[in-house]
Amino acid sequence: MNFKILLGCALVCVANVVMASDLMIKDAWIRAMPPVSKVTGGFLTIHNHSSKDISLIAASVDFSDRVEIHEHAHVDGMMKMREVEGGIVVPANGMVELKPGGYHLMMMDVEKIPAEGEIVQVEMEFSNGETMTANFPVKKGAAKSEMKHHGEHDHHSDKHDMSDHKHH
Ligand SMILES: [Cu+2]
Repeated sequence: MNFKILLGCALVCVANVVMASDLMIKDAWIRAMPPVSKVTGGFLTIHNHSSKDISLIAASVDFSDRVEIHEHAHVDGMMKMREVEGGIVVPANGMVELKPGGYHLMMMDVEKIPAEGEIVQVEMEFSNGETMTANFPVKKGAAKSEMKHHGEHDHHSDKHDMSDHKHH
């Protein structure tokens, strides 16, 4: 009977909407690394629209079997990376930012590092039992003024067809 199918769908759809509204992921990206690199980092902002704290407890990708949740912390005057015990808490009605120099997802033992411009899917597990998959574009870090245009100009114009520059 069609009725049963419709009812089942309605229940599932409503449940999905309620769960998905609690968490929102923004500004996700993966750091582009040299092809020989065995590690890279993932960054994002997680918003929690519920009235309960929810923790990000695990993440997985298809290019690494070992994704750890890390933080940078000052330990005895040294900047160190360490695994975050119990995951990263996204406070109720608040948000948490994973960014360079702070919390990050660390992909270890990478066989083939994703190239700049690719979009990779990251699956994330939360303490409320929710799982979310988000698209993370691969790009260079957000560091400013990395472009060095001092000194000589490169002459890459050998292939220019001068007929493109006719004056009318
Ligand atoms: Cu790390």
